[in-house]
Amino acid sequence: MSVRLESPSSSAPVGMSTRASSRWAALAGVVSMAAFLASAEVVALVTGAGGSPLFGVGSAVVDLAPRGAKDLMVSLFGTGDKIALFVLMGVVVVLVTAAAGVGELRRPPVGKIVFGLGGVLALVAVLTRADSRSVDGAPSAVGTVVALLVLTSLTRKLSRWRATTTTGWAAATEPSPPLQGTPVERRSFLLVAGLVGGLSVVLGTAARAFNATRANVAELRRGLTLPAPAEPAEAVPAGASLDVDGITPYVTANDDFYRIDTALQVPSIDPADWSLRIHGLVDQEVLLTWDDLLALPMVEHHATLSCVSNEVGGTLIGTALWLGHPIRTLLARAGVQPGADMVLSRSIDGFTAGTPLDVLVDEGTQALVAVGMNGEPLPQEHGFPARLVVPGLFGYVSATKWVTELEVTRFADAEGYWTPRGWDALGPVKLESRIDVPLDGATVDAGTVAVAGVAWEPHTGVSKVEVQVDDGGWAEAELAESVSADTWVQWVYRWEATSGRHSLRVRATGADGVVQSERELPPAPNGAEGWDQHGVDVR
Ligand SMILES: Nc1nc2c(c(=O)[nH]1)N[C@H]1C(S)=C(S)[C@@H](COP(=O)(O)O)O[C@H]1N2
Ligand SMILES: [Mo]
Repeated sequence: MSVRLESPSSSAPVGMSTRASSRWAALAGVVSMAAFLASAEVVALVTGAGGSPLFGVGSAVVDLAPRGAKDLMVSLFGTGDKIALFVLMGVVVVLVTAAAGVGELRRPPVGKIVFGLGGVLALVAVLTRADSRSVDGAPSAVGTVVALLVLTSLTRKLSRWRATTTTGWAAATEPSPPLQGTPVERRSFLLVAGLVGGLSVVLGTAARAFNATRANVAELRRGLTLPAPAEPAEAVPAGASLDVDGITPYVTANDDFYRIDTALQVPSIDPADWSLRIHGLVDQEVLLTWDDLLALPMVEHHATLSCVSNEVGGTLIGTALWLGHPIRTLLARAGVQPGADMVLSRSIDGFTAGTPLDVLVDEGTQALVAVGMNGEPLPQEHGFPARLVVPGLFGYVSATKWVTELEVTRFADAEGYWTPRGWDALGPVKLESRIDVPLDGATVDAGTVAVAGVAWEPHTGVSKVEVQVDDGGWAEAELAESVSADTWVQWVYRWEATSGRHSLRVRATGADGVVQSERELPPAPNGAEGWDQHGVDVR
């Protein structure tokens, strides 16, 4: 846009013509729009690329464009129809926001109304996308507020500038001093417009570029088909799921799976750029690309994953059907040298986990480089495209997400991310049990009440669960089935509840015969211990 300002120092009578002020007002509108887009992209860095209004509105327009318009675009621009569409949209948006800027100067609050409506439209476009989440509304909402603030501020500055030049004109019949206030007001408008516009272009472009990569990876993930397993999963017996309202499902849906990591930004990895390097105390380094990995025979295996930070009764645990290739065959291919006792796995984001080598090479342990979770590629926040899953070990010593390296080494020479931060180097999952229902503090009717939950000691298995009411004896609960010792197991105890206030406790016994101890321990340094307890009112 070429806009020229009448020189305030000219000796001719000067004032800001309607034309000039319109141009500056149009610029204010366009700068506000740039601020909207840029701040929205920056917010989308945190809330997820799917919330970008640029992307959302673009997709909505593509979806809503009438057939004829699409055909016309294709016939006019061929395969470049999407780019042409974006250019066209850009032109429309610049014209509308420029007009809104002029409207705001001449007939406030016309501009604010236009921006407000635009913001609502963006919000609707983003939130009506098939896979949108409510946080995806945040970028458009924040962007709209920022745009309104910028528009208000620039319009105010422009009005002042116009006022001073007008006075200047009135005063110009007096030879001196001409237009004293003008340079200040003018500078203030131009400075803010330039600063906001420049920052918007720089920050907005950078954030957009980053969000585009992420959206692209999400798209790639959606389009991916994983190979069928050479060794299919154990069939989940019908008896694995008890018919109890509110009990934790045997298999955790991906959307409900707990998430723990140190990543401020979920890494976006294009599988084509991914590789896994196995090195360290090995006979020969192995480098696997994504295609190499997918060409290997895949195993499907149910395993319960849990976090060492889980409190007694906590929810940082879940069970999924993992699809992957056994780590042990990859280590065998590299040839582990004598003296090694640990594999330090490293994530693209720098996180590391130190896993005992003997667990990884054990024939009876399905330790996987996993690529699938419950029948789909790993969700990005759970490690796409590849992560480790080791039954029986806490996540912090085994379950490296976005894994790119396995270094065969020794506990004496290396340590995982959490070890120097106060957590044990070894992290076997402890025997635990949890009451799901009735909820702690619930009121239930007298009569038969299903007291139920889950119990776990992955890789060892659970042989018995018992419930204690108040200070009574321990009564054995009914145990559901499980596909293997690597998963948790549901349990239920049908309690004949009598009115009054009662306390319920649960304890499990491992398949090795060890009973869950009464002692209470906090999560650090190697996992919480204690009996889960719920208080209930029976009426
Ligand atoms: N890259 C990376 N992988 C990681 C972590 C991490 O911080 N970064 N945290 C670990 C921890 S502590 C746990 S409990 C599990 C959690 O896996 P989830 O988020 O898929 O449930 O991931 C493990 N893998
Ligand atoms: Mo964890």
